[in-house]
Formats: sequence, structure tokens, C-alpha cells
Amino acid sequence: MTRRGAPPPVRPGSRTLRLRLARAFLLATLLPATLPFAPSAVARAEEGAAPPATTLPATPPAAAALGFRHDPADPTDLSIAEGRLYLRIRVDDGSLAAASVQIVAGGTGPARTGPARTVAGAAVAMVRQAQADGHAAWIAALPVGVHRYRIELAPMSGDPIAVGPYEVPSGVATALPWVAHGVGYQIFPDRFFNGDPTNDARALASDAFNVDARWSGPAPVVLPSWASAPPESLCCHAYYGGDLQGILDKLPYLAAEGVDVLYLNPIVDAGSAHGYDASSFLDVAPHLGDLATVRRLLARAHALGMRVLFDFVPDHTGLGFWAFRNVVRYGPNSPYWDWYVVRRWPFEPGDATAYAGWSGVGSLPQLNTSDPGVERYLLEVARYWLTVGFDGLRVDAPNALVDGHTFVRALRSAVKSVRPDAYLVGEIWSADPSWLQGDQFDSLMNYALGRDVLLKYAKGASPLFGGRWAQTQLARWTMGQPTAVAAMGFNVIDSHDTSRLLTDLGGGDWGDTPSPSALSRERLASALLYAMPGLPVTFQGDECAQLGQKAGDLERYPVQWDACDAGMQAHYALLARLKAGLPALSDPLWLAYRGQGSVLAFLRGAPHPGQLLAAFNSGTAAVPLELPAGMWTDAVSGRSYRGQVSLPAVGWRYLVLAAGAQ
Ligand SMILES: [Ca+2]
Repeated sequence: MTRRGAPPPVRPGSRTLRLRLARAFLLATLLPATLPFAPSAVARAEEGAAPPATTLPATPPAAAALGFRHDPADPTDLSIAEGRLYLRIRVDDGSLAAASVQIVAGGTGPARTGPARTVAGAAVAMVRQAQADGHAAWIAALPVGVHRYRIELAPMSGDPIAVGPYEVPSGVATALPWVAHGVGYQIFPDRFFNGDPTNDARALASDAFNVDARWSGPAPVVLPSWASAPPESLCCHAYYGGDLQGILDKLPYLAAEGVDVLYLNPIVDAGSAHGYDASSFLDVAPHLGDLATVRRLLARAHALGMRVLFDFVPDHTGLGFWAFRNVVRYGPNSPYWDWYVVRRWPFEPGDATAYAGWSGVGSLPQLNTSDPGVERYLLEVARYWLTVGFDGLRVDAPNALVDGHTFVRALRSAVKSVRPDAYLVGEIWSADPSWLQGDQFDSLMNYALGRDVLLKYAKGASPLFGGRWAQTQLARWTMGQPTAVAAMGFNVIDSHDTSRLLTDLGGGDWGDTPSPSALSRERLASALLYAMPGLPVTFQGDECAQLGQKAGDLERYPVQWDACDAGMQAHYALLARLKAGLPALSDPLWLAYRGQGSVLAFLRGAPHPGQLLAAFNSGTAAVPLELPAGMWTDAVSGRSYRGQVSLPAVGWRYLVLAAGAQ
């Protein structure tokens, strides 16, 4: 114990401990839910300076016996989001009655972090966040200025234990301030809206058909109407005419739906309708528009308070890419020879046996990102589009990259040096924390959350994937990543790379009529997506209840605006209004509550008025849910409940803890 050491040990149940925990709870309640965000904290995190090596204090044997684990250098245990320092510990499940954080020193951090705060000597209660696999996580939200603290554990049996003190390292992983508040929407430009029919035919001149020597199918085509069925043999080379002007035209619609983050599939000149086979990383696809249109789109979106993400494809080019064509022509004498991994030359473009391609595909020759020239060029490309005005990058296929982690670290430095608040999202389909340690991506595309957990639960098809299962999965998800990363989650259930949400939920294939129960399941799944920390991202047309299986490009079929389901549109607009209007839905804190039968329920935000209980029922009969203490008001109906509430069949509720009704 040092002079500033922890208070003397107290017995569980003793008056001293009760007073101390009551004081901690009071402080947690009184601290403002959202402290002013300090942009300098981002700058500090982005400087990339290695934190000074800190020595972990020895864990007392009594704490070790509880399975106690905490390391302030691990972002999973300590990170900053929404102006709070989130501190987490892990113990054996069922071992703790209470825990708190004693602030030993704080509020006098580096001047750059903003006004000093004096909070030393205060205690903040920890709350039990979740439990899975025999472990439990406890978490506290502290003021950002804290730089030394001690953790006090009240075990279920035995004397309280003080652990620490710990030092907050410099450069704590920090969430971007805007992502957690957003509502996202993915646009596949050729299939969204045709705002300029005069550019439609330009797709044919750019198509890979013109450069692929191994082309065996029919010629690409611009389809005669927005409702034309895609010819099966023409995956990716049937163009519908959608374009950037179409996105501009639809911005008021997107704003009315509450969307404020747009993710655009590739807009650069490429050999297909999907655009992942670029002929240029810098030129806009002529059938989508031109740079002036891009600038107008970004300016208008920004004026509406929206941000726009660029789809960046560092892994491969198309056959028409200028450097690849140079290699085809000049072989080893090409200055770009080392940009690709060529096995033999001469070769025909499209011959997958002659060079490395993404997933072995001949039309997608892989770039050698370990080559310094390639890296330099790609980083220039990324910086360029941010300079044009994009607010972040979605990075295609990073786990396919040559030496991907090294490249993404360099990419992050380049991106954040141009735009410290730019959002960097990696297309990784699994829950892989190796990309999320603060030095690479802000988030992955969270299919691992949306498809592997939320979708399986929302299907309601199997008791194996009921409420208890989902709660355990979400507990693992939450405990396995930094709070700052969860707050920046790019959360998707479907995209241009999967079958559509409503099809996955039993609504049928393209051309079918979805049943009312499938529509209810889409409302359930989307309400669940919107209730998780981070950015919920909807694929274009899901708000229209559009169907499409992953076959023959039907998952990417153009949005049929004339047949848009008004009820589903209203539902998504409602979710966006709720997200904007309920601060708890932007709070980084996720707390497990109930997983039982068909019921899944969790809390968002700290336990004080305004906390949100998100409750879901994937079963086909209404079920009761026992409520936590206090009066809970349904955010949609306005009705208040105490003690218990009924969850409708295949239904959901967002319930808000009322003030003064504890
Ligand atoms: Ca067009």
C-alpha cells in the first residue's frame, strides 16, 4: 500500500463496503452520460508513439484465485469512446459480488487533452457486463483524464481485495466520435438509381470484354429497362444504368430515411458492373459519372450531414489496369513487372495460370503489396480520394493481401495523416481481433456479428439458436473486443456479397411475394442490428423489402422503387429516428440481461435514467419478460411498464428507464 493507497479492507456486507459501493454508484450516476469529446485524444492516439513500457502490478493471490485479469496496455481492457475511458476486468463467473475503480490520480493529464479535471479520490462502480465460457466481464466508465487507478474487488466470499495501482498508458485506443451515432446504407451504384441515361452506354467501352483474351461468354450488355431480368450468363457484365447522379437525386430520400453514412461500392473505371476489377484507381467509371459529379455528390451529402465511404481495392486490379497492360506488353522489361506476381511470360490477359489472381481468378490479377512501389502508389490513391472528400475507406479483401497486416498499418498511417477522423473498415468476415488493436482497422465488416449471430437468432428456425445461444454469442463478441472498437462497429447482416436479408429470413427468392411472417422477421432482425453498439448498415433495397438470392446477380438486382414496401420503409425510418433520439443507442456500453427460450434482451448505457432495454422475441407466440427495477417506457408506443412486459410474437421493444422511478 502506498500513501495514496486503497482504503482499508472491508468485509462484504459491512456498512463501510455498502457505503463505499453506494458512493460509487452515486458517482457513476452523477457523472454526465457524455463528456465533451476531446479531439486531441484522437490525435494522441494517432501519433503512433509507442506507449512507455509499464510494469503490471503483481496480482494479489486472492485476486488470482478469482481468475482476475486486467492489463491497461490491452485495448480490450482499456479504451476511450464517447468521451469516457472504458475499463474492463475479467474474473471467473460468479466470483464477484461487486467491484469498483478507485481513481488515484487524474484530471491533470497532458495539457493537449483539454481542461483539467480533479477527480482523484473518487470511486466509480463497475457493472457486470456479460458472462460466457466461465468468465465474467465487469466494466466501468471513467472520465478521460484519469491516469492512475486501483481496482477494488468484493468477492462473493472472503475479504475485499485491492489491486493496483495501474497507470493509464499514453495512446489509449480511441473511438472516432461520429461512427457510433450513425445510420449506414450501402449503395451498389449501377443498381441504385439511374439519374443520367445519357451515360449508360459508356459501360460497354470499359468492360473487361475488350481486354480479356480468354473471354468465352457473350458480349456485355446494357439492359433495356430497370426491371429487366439479368441474363444468367452475364454475371457482372449486365449494366442497368445506375450512376452517381442517381445517388445525388436520391439524397433527399436517404436523408428522410435517417441515413447519414453512405458506403459506395467501387466508383472507379473498371471492367464490370461491380467495379472490383479496376482499370484505373483514380478515374471515375464513365458510366457512373465523372469527378465533378463525385465532388457534387460529396458536397451535397456533407451539406445534409452525411459522410461517404470509398471502396478501396488494394489486393487486385482488372485486366484493363494500365500497369497490368504494361506488364502484358513488356514483360520483365516493364517498370511495373514487380507490381504483379507473374509465373511466366508472355501470357494472355485472363490466363489464371500465368500470374497470381484474387482467389485464382484470371480477371483479377493480384497486386504485390509487399513491393514498395505498389505500396507507395496505393497509399497515394487512398490519400487522393480522402482529399477529394470521402470520409473513410472500406478496404476490400485485406486478408488476401500479400503481407496484409504490414500494408494495413501503413495504410492507416497514410489515411489518418490526411484525415484523423477518417473511418477505416476492413472486409474481414470472421471475428479477428488481430486487425483491431488500434494500429490497423477501426472496424471489420461485422458479418461475424450480423450473419453468424443476429441472422441465425432472427430466423427463429432452431432452438439451437435461441435467446440463450444468442446471449452467449453476443457476450463473447462484446468481451472479445475493445469497447472503442464495438462503438465503431460496421455492422452488417447482408450486402452485395450475400443473399438478401429478407430472402435469408424465409421471404423467398427474387420474384416471390414475401409472407407477413418473413416481413416481421426482417423488422426483428433490423431492430436487433440497430440496437447493437456501432453503425448499422443496410444494403440498398432492404428497406423496400426486396428479395434476391445469391445467384445470377439477383442479390444485386436493381432497387425496384415502384414496388418498394412502404411499411418496411417506414420501419427503417423509425429505427433511424430511435437511434437519433435515444442517446443510449449511441452509448458504447452493452450489458447482457436475458437469454432464455426465444427471448434475447440486453441493456445499453449505464444504469441510470435513459438506459435502454432492447428486447426481442424470435418465437411465434407472445412471451412475458421480467423487467429490471424501475419504470420502463416503450420508445415506440410511449406506454410504461413496471415488473413485466409482454413481447409480441416475432417482435421487439426498445424500453427506456424513466427518470425518478427507481
Ligand atoms: Ca446512367
